[in-house]
Amino acid sequence: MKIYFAGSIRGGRDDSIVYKKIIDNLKEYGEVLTEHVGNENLLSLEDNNKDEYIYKRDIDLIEKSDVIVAEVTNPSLGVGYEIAYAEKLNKKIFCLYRQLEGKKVSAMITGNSNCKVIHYKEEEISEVLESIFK
Ligand code: 6K6
Repeated sequence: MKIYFAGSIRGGRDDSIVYKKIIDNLKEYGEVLTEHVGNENLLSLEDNNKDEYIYKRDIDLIEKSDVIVAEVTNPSLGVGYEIAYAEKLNKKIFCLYRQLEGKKVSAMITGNSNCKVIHYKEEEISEVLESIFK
């Protein structure tokens, strides 16, 4: 099973530790194509001249993936784009969301029957992923 994990990068890296935990758990169920999203130092490695390369590579990885798991608590244009792209390819899409003060998920996700939105708490990551994949 090829898993595309999506999480905010330029939208803000406050949740990078949560992304890493999710990715580590996802590895029990398949190959995570986007492990770099959980790298705490990703922004310091960024090179803006590589944007075209990143776009093409990520689109290619979405096309190769069997399932998309997106962490959507921190809004991100890139994650929204990836979800929409995956939807057009009829991929299975799971959106994980932590109820936090002042954060609301876009209606374009919560109102979309092709996205399974799952509310969770950080300590529930392993049970939540088990319920998706088993
Ligand atoms: C490292 C070296 C050069 O650039 C980087 C880091 N940049 C990205 N690397 C990989 N994927 C990226 C990068 N920037 C955005 N993405 C994709 O968009 C990821 O798959 C994320 O799920 C999503 C984040 O979008 P923004 O809008 O929050 O950046």
